[in-house]
Amino acid sequence: MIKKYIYGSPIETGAVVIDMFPENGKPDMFYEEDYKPNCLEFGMTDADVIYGLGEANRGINKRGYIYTSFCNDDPVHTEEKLSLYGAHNFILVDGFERFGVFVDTPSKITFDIGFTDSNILSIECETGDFALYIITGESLYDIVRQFRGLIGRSYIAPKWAFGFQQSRWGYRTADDVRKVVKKYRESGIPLDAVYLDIDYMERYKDFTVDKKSFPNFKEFVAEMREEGIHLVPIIDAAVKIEDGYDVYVEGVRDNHFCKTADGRDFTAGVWPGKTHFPDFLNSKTRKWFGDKYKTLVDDGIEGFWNDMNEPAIFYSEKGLASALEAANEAEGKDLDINSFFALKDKFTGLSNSDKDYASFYHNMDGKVLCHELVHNLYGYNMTRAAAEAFERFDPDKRMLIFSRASYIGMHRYGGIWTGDNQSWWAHILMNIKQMPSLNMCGFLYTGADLGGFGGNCTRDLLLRWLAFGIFTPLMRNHSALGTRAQECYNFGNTEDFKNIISIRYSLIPYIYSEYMKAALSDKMMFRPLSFDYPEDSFASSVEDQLMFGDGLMLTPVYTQNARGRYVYLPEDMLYIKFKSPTQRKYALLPKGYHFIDVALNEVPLFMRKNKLLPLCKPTDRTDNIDTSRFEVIAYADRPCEYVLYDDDGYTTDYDKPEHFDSIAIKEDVNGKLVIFSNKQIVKVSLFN
Ligand code: MIG
Repeated sequence: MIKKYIYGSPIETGAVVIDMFPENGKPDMFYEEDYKPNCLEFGMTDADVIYGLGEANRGINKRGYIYTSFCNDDPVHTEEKLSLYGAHNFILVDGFERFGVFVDTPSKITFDIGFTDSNILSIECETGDFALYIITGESLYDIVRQFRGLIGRSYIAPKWAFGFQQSRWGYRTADDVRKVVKKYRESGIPLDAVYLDIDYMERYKDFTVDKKSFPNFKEFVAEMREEGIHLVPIIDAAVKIEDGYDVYVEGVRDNHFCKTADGRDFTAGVWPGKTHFPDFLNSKTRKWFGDKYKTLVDDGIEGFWNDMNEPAIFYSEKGLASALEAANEAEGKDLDINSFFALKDKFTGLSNSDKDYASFYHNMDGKVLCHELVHNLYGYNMTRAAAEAFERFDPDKRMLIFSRASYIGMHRYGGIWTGDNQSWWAHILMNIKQMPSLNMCGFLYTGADLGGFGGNCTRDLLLRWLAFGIFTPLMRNHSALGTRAQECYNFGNTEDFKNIISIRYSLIPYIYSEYMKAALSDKMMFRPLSFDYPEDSFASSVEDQLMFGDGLMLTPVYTQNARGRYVYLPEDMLYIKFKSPTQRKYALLPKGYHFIDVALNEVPLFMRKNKLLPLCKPTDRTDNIDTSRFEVIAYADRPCEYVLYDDDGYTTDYDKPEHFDSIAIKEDVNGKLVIFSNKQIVKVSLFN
């Protein structure tokens, strides 16, 4: 059951798609005497576990720390950080009472989950203007599914976007890209896409392609498609100020940019130098900006990533002027420690400053609003602009689109990647923990920069990370300019990489099926163990294993030099160790703790009873996947079924019944368990 409450006059975010009549008064959940609308408070018993918050930092159980929803471009995701790129204000309380809470507001809000006082959960919303949804249900999963119904169907990516993708900030020319593709193809490591980072543009201008580095772009896009490769260019939020640049000229002429208090176009420095910020909260601006993607779409581009849309601001004109003034004043002076650091802070504090966010304005279809009040809607609406444009260009065709910044609601328009992580072992674990929380908030097409964005990756780190990444819908290796080359062919013997990534390709029909079913019926592909085993008192403290899809469990290795890891089995399970896509080791393991040894080129997977896993023949690109023939692994002692979803991967007719197929274990006339399917089943490994 969902109850809605309204406080003050909340700004419409578009997160919720179901019209609900608000209840009056306060929800009985929040019974504190000093209850006030800008701070919701309630007590937690020692046993309470708190889930949610999507992309937020730290554990699957959010308890014990404080989290601020304020989309933030921070490339160093250490434990003390309060906000990352997304603002996902949904939490799930499991304990004495069980309920979900969604606080719908585009402004800054803080979840203090037992940080200040270990038994108090408080949600602070400075403005006091918000819509509150309290969701109760029979299980955690039931509450999530009701919530997902409230916020609407998740974005669906084209099938090729489930292939392996290679990215790096620093591919400067068409030849750089050709080289990457050639090396992948030569080494037999499957690949479906190569990303174009800011380097492809002309002076970092959105919707331009540098003609010197990419002569005849359209032909190049086609040439890559011939190789089975999609090129995915980046689009940044801010628009370069440059005479004669059409996006800048039209934006100024037609008032598409955010304004200062005195009505001038707000100016700040980002990649290209001085820029203006499109007012994505305005529907006319969304249409205008969205239409700009057409030039690249006409060149054959079928996917984009939207970056810097928190929005990231390196410096504002005002901020820089005041820092320079302080520097001038300091010149020739004998600076003591305090004045030196004050001066230094003037410069280090220039980027993404609250002061700047409070200094420009949106015109939200007639309503003028200061940016700080609607900050969390910016990246969301940039991505919405793109998605709505793609629908106008061709309503029957899916495009790949994902964003860095997001808010709940954006999950209907695109996916997200989890931003600038580092080549740290800790960030594999962070990737693992973010996946179920993101799924709770509707973000299904998502993944981390595999291998880590910042820092220097090592062979073992990349292999272990890929062995988890083969399960995430967005499977992309991406790294920053200046770091060690991170493409899979740069770490000596490529066979291990080929092996791990080929396992992904044999799993794509399954992963794609699970993705589609999750999107079409508001399910989570990745779940904490406690969702599937609510009666198991150990399950909620397991944060390094995940339930995946229909009856699988992931137990990734995420520590340096480990030969394997301990796993917790909440029940008897089938252990499948992939040595290669076609070679596996099986073991039936009883409920409890086990040590499993996992080599760098292997992938561990567990299967619940009465479940099936179809596998296809691995290929080097999604174009070549054959979904008419399968090998099946089954762990069954009674009839059971797997629902396989398949379609052309492009069209938007998702719901057609002919996309659903069945692979079943049934009893034959003699009572023997046999496989049934209208697919060709080339091999069955049945365990019971
Ligand atoms: O300020 O475009 O998160 O993926 O490679 C850095 C360059 C801007 C940040 C993105 C990252 C991308 C990088 N961008």
